[in-house]
Amino acid sequence: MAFVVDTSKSPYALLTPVSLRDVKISGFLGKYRQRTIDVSIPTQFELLESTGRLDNFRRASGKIKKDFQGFFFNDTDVYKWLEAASYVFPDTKDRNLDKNMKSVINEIKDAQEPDGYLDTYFMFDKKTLRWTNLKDLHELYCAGHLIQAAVAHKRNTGEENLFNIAKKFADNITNTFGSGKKEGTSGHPEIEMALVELYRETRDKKYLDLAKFFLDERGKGLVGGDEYHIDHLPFTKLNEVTGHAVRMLYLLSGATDIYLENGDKAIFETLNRLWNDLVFKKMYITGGVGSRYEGESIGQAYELPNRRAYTETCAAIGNFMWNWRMLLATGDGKFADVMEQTLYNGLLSGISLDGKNYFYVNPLEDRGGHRRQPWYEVACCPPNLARTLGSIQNYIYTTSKDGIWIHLYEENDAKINLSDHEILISQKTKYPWDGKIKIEISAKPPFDFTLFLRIPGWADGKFDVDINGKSVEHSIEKGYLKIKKTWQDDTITIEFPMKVKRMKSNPFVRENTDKVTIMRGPVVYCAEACDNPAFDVWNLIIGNGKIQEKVEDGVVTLKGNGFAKTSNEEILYQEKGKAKYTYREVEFTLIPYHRWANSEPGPMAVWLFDRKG
Ligand code: FUB
Ligand code: ZN
Repeated sequence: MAFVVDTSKSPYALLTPVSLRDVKISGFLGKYRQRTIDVSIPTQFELLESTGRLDNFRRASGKIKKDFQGFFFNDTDVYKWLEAASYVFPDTKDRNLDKNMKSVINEIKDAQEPDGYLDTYFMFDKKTLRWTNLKDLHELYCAGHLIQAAVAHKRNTGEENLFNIAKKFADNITNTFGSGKKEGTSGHPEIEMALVELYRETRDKKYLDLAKFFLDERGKGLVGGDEYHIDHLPFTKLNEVTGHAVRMLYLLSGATDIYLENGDKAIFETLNRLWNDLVFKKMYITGGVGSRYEGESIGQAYELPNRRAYTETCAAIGNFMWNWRMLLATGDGKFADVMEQTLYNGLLSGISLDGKNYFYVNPLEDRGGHRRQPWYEVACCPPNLARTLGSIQNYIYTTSKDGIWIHLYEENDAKINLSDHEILISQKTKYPWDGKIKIEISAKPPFDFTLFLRIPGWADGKFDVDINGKSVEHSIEKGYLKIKKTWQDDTITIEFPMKVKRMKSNPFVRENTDKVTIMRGPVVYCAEACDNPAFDVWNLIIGNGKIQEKVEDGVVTLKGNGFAKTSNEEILYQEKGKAKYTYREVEFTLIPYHRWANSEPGPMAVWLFDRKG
């Protein structure tokens, strides 16, 4: 089955995803996926070629004589691209994509050593460095991305060539590392998730054991002994999320995968402890993670600067991946809430509306200089977005032994297998712009099961629901509305109030003192200069007046009246009382944060002044 994360046989998973191939999306997320197919995947392929990432494989196989190009982990961009291509190819059957995938796989195959080793950096003069610097040189990180790409390729195309290459390398790694063999773990987590997925695909326990071995090797000082490499403490002794944001979130994802298979209580308690630390003290309202440029790191509790927010796109993706795994383990809607918050804000902000440009860093405030780029020297984010958006339909539904769960709302048609019954579900909705969702369910023959509908946390428990126009008996548990009945041909209409909300920060986020930001449903808004040319958005006071919604090109923008505060710009500090501020009434426009920097450059702010003063 074409799962990204296959928990169908995981003993500690409550939920199993629905095959990618069985859900067709055509709404808000569907447009992003289509752009990934039409624009991002083809343009990224050209960049893999023009930046020498594919040449590194040709060099390794001896086809060309050139220096290695770029960073030692550049192979991962190729692997993530292949993973993205694998998710979308069965829908497109595009001949060019097929040709490109095949040629990339060919280059990878030819670069593999007879013993299975495969990393284009560690060739020729660098061969002696193999497995000598797990702390810095990302060998296991690269291997992890190869394995993930290969599993995705097999599950989505049915072909095994890339899978056999990855398995051969994984076997080389299992022969090298483990108890009684070489010790160590990866300075950059990723291999853990990959090995668990390989175990799920092969049922060969040695891969799961090795993933657990790598987790247990942390805290022994084998890779630096510091927070950056998450080696300062054993995993189950961690009390805080710290260090490099992407590394931490990938490790948490891998550790959750391990828990899903072995049910280790200490791991699960650690995951929950760290989730509370992240979500209540260290996560941006956009779902972004990573407060510091220094070490691309998470920072301390409530350290959430807006202009200097790092919030790497890969960290938002890591947050999304981790919460998905926690949701699969528990069926608790609080994890789906964070997924949704991250997806519609700090994750989608990573890509431009034309699908060609990407943010690496996603600030919540800017003077106009921060723009998306087509590629980066460290290009982890663009193909990470491609693989996430290429498989985004994966995150809408799951099944459990009791029934079908809907986690995300999006226009789609799905075919879901529940206890060998085929259930057809379609959603008609303009979500996230409109809170109304019409869900049609068809079960032939009629079938008894529970439908679990997510009640997003932001709805504050408010919604209207009916089945076939009549009110329904339901109960709510852990953020899901449960409807148990014999389903046949039924239509559910559920509506959440898309209320414009002024959001405040915890007072310890001192930078946001006297500021609010606006959320409407799951979407965070910001003020950007191009929509507000009459004043500087950094000086906007939005006050408590009415905010009107306006639909422009199907997107809800917000308009209201506030004040622009100005002072003598020449003076940095003045005694209170002597400071002369002027307040000018202005009309303001707010746009969804994920859409900013798609127009003329200029200042932008997510957190806006609440009142005069
Ligand atoms: O080191 C590999 C990738 O590059 C990380 O995941 C990103 O944070 C960037 O440092
Ligand atoms: Zn990145």
